[in-house]
Amino acid sequence: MAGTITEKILARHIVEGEARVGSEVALKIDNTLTQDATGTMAYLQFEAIGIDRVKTQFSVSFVDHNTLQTDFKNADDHRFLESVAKRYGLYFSKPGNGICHQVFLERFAVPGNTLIGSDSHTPTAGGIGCFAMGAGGLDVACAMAGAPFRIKYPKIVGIKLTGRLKPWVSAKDVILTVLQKVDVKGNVGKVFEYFGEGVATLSVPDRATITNMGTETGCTTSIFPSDEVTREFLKAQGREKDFVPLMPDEDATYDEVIEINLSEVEPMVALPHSPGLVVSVREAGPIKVDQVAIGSCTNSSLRDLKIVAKILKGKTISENLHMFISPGSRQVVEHLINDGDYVDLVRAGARIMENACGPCIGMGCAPASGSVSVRTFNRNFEGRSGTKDARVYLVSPETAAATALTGRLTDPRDLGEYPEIELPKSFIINDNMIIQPLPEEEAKKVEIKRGPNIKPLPSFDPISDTLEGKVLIKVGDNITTDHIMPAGARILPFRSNIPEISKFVFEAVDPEFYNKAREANGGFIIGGENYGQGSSREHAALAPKYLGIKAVIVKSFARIHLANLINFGIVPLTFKNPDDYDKIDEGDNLEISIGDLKGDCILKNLTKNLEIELEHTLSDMDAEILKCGGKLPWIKGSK
Ligand code: MIC
Ligand code: SF4
Repeated sequence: MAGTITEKILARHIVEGEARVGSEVALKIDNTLTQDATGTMAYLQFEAIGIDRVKTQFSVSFVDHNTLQTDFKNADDHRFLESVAKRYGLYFSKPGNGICHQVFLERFAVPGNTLIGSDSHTPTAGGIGCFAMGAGGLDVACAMAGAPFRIKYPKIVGIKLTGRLKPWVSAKDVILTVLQKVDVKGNVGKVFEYFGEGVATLSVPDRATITNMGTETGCTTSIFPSDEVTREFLKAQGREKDFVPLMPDEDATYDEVIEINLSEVEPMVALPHSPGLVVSVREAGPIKVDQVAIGSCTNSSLRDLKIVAKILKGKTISENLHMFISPGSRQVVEHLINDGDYVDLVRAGARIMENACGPCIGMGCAPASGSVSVRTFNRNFEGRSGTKDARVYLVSPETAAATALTGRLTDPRDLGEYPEIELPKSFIINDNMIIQPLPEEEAKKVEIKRGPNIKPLPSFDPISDTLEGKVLIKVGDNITTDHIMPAGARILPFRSNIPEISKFVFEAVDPEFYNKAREANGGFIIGGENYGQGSSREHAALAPKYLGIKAVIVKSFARIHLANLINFGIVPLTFKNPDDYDKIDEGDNLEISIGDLKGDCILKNLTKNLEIELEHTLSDMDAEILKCGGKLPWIKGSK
């Protein structure tokens, strides 16, 4: 049968279930990745499962989100992660080696493999033809323990690329164009598969920019074919042996097709505060800009920073503007230094940061109050930059560099001739910051090092048939995990300390949330569409669970957050009739009979004396997991 690449990879990895859109399938997972902010929790969970060594082909633990080491907490987390990697047979990429997705693409990703990572931008590896998905840390822990990963068999949307990008237009503009067409909601359960003659005109890092930010659509993953361009990239990385060709069959059919003529793509910008609010840079107009930040897993490859260096060469950034650059990896930095690009950036007035997530996750470089920041990142949710009233715009490296020069949002085509850049035929390969897995016998002797901020996992009880309590908060559409469980320099150090981090739940939405939840001894959350979009951080489920949240009732959920709620025993329910959202207010007392969760449920609003019908998409296994109080107690019970 003719197939898309998604169908081909899935067919080779399905260990249970039927390849039918919407039906649950269990996939064998070849590789996993974690980063520090979600990794500590994932490894505490892996330890709790009680397996002696990872069972995947290979697994990698990265440190890139919090590298500030402002006190012992962060440094202790890093030491814990390093010792865990040695103990359980993982690769460990040390802090300073780069952003997980960029390094994974350069040094690890294999076309045709399945990968899950405890970070929502794991689909970056789709740029090389790897079927890569973001997941909660517990699901990654289970995959490391050899368990399959369950998804709904996806609807495959073919994105047909024709033509070729014009000068000054780059991959980021393509994904912004896709986001303009499909928005940030309504894409749960879809895979975006790129095909058509335009594919060959894009390099692997270009493709990775597109699959990376595909995450913002809410889809399961995005993927490109593995072709001669992929082979060349792997060869330049000294990994030609990892090349596997992977193309869709000529008569492959897609559930839906979106066509993009690359020649017609223009410089685009996502306006505050959503990656889906996209217009052309020309339409947005010459907004005055205070800060430009370049980097993040979307746009920090050598190509991206080289083009910025060429644009800035011999010039000075606008006087009233500050510019930050965070390269994606040490390989990128080494090349920039060797080729003289680094000096061009520094001379122009850019501040070069560590090669890590940095400002993308609010670790420094927060914009001034009420100011405008233009960034090459993938998320511009309110407050994520660290400044609640900052206005963040998302653009390509070309647009960011042009803006840095003029001090206003600028269409880079106004700059004249597009500079040529040359990419290396072979990259500088230096893996001395990647610690290799230890042989089994040696690994067994490694002692895991825990600091005082690494608290044991909280344990949770089975759930009763009737849930009772108060509505603690009612929120609207598109609530992100950054709203639920904020990140940034103040909060990230508590990622391995649930009692402490739970004090920040919904902090920016309702500073009293923690106290209210404590006083009422838990309760319910009511939300609108696309609840839980954004990050994969399971803390957005685990911390509310710790505060006694019993159920979240919304119009619709984002995929990874939904899975995280199930994993931690919070019942995810949706309104049968979305208008019923209006029939519940904060402070209302509710009673929900969930029974065994095999069918719909009735919610009684005791305060308003009315009944509301709720539904869910839980499989029988999900229902069992929830009733046990979450996945860990369920695994232990079923052992
Ligand atoms: C993000 O971009 O929001 C993060 C930080 O990378 C998260 C993971 C996290 O919260 O640790 C993600 O996207 O999954
Ligand atoms: Fe890091 Fe930002 Fe990428 Fe998340 S989106 S992995 S914080 S660079």
